[in-house]
Amino acid sequence: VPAYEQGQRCGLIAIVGKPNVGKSTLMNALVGQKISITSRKAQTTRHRITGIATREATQFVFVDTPGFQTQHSTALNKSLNKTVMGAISDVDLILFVVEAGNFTLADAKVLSLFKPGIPTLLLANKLDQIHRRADLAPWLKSMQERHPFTEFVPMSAKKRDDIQRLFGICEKYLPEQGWFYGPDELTDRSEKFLVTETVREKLFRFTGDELPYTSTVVLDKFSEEKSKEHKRFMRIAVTIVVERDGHKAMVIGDKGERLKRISTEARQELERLMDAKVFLEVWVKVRSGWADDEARVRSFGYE
Ligand code: GDP
Ligand code: K
Ligand code: MG
Repeated sequence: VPAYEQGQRCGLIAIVGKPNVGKSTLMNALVGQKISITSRKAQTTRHRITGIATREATQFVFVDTPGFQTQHSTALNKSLNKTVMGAISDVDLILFVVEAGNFTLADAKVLSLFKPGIPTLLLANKLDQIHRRADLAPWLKSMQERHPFTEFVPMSAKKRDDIQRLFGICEKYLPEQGWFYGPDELTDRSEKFLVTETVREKLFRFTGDELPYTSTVVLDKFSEEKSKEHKRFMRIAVTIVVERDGHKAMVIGDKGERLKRISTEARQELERLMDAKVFLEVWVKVRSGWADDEARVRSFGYE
């Protein structure tokens, strides 16, 4: 921790909510770079991911979390929920993200986890999908009766102005203290983590709903070589782990087309994010029942 400097502010802000409300999209917009993968599917985010934004004297340390799972109690889901609970226990501010105008049982379940004492903003996201703003007023009122939210922030994670406004709102909840990270740091996650997450994002995006959420990506090889042009050259190999032979066929696709698309798009994105030339091999392996095997879940990198 750097020495305290006069006027510095710094604090932790947890981004919490049910799956698919836009938590990771929001964090990436706040950090100004893709730190956390996103897709239309639940369980895209499986880890606590820190995203850092330093603006003038204030350092905002955002913590993106998995969507809280209420459906099945597998070993993987228990681990995801533990991650959420850990992330909300010791923060300065909670952004409780919901879809504007929408509040379901799954949202209520997340809300019930919050302990009193931590300021909590109701962040009503995807406002761009609401066509008549007037419809929102009664909904906001009902939300007010539900929980003592400190503030309401109807917005869209996809609108730049809303993101700027959100910084101003969050700032006043952060204590005066020295920064936790350097001014240019964007995340606490490593490049190795970025690799498996990027492949998993493409996997989630390019397979239909038929591919169950119980697939993951593990890193087999990550090495850097010096190339003649002085650009970094990375040799990377990963394995996509699925639960059944049928899922493996689904990932590989007709004549290997889908696997090729997944690896090409992942490689291109990694080259951009790591500013390097990347050689990427992607394998597919079946490990039946891994998501309900605590030891396996841990060995694949979940807490
Ligand atoms: P998470 O599961 O809560 O982390 O949600 P993601 O960030 O992965 O987003 C889920 C889906 O919602 C993605 O398809 C996003 O593009 C979409 N999304 C996120 N924020 C907004 C928003 O403000 N407006 C609209 N229309 N879509 C959004
Ligand atoms: K998602
Ligand atoms: Mg997410």
